[in-house]
Amino acid sequence: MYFQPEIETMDRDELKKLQLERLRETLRNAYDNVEFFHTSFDEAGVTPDDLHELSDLSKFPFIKKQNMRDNYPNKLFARPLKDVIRYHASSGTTGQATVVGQTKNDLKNWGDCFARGIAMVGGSAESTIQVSYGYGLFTGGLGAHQGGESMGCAVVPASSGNTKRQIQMLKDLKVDILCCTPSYALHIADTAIEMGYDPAKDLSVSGLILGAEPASQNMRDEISTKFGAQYCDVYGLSEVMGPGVAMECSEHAGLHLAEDQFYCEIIDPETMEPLPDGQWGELVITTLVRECCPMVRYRTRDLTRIISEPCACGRTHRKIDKLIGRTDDMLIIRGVNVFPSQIEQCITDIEEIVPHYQIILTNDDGQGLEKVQLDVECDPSFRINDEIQLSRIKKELAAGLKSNLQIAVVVNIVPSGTIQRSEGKAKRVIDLRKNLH
Ligand code: DLL
Repeated sequence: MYFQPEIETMDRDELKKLQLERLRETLRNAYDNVEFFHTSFDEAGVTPDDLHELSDLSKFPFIKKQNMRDNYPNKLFARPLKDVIRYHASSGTTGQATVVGQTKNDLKNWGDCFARGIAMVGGSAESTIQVSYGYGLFTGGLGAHQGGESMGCAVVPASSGNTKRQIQMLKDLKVDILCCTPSYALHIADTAIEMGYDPAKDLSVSGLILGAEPASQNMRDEISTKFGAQYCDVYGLSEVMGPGVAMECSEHAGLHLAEDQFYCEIIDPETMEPLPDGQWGELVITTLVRECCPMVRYRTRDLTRIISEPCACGRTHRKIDKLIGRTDDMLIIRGVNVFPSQIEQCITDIEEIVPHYQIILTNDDGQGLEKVQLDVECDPSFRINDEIQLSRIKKELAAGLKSNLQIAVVVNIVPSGTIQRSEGKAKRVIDLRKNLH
């Protein structure tokens, strides 16, 4: 039933022992081979020998994205370049990119992690897996690819874009597992419908491994219904590996962390103190087996909570809840904290509109008052010139947003196909506010 039962269903005490052993090795690798960690540990007055139990990790300092930028491109590498066999980088749209290097073992470990998720959606060496994440410096494409090869699947390296050809491949090669972002999965399904197919009947997709961006529960339901397939949410980030840090099993009650490869904590982002399991906060990740770029207490900025209750699937690795967003994605609108995924949840509550949307923020009314406009598409079957229905839907959505999020939103229903489709991570927010700080 499982891809790696000896690891994934390991007795928890054994697992903790393994984590402690690996954590010691990681601290040693970081301290001895990376100047940044040596200095930051020294400044905090700790050495790897101060780790006696797992909870001692809280004495060690954090590493943040800015530290990675400051050490661009390879000053955080703990291995000589001759051992590096691949680079990846984060997009760097909001600043200097961060680069990571991978050794042969790093890639093998990564492939194993992702392959566990392939097993979670019922995949095996018999499966054909189409990777429609972008290939390149982004970790989505090659990460999923590596997972498919580790499992022994036939991999279709489609990359993103050229959606009609994607559908042709899905159909002709009888692909059973599709990997891409949720927004792209929806676009693929809708395009297949426009081409006259019913994706649930005319395609053979039975598993979807979707991640790299948040998706509301309704959006997930819509995608899995359209494909008639099991949804597996996959989480990861280039700084600590890529897709596969945590993956969702068929119980749909959280994403199992690969706890043999990562030690995870949740901290209060304000006080930076660790929080008990079950409480929402920022995920902090320490790698346990990474050779080239060990990360000690990497602050992900991602908001979730740890679910430690045993899972009915039998896996013993703890889970994280579906991510609600990132601390830096959180919009503060007239003092209210709002995540785009919460707006999406309200949108998908209404039948006549679809989750193709954009949130536009402005404050140029002369008084600096913030205005939130939500452009959202109606379902292709809806008659947009039916003024009475249109105004009912607008009112309904605005009321839903007001009661759930306490913000007033100007709703603008736009014709089907108006909002630009995403082939990777969707751009949901256009922030045109001036002089915010
Ligand atoms: O997005 C890696 C990835 C590729 C994950 C494909 C899953 C599938 P980055 O570009 O470095 O790496 O972006 C990482 O994306 O910190 C989260 O904020 C967000 N993210 C990733 N997975 C999820 C998810 C890849 N399942 C950042 N749900 C992370 C919500 C996600 N957000």
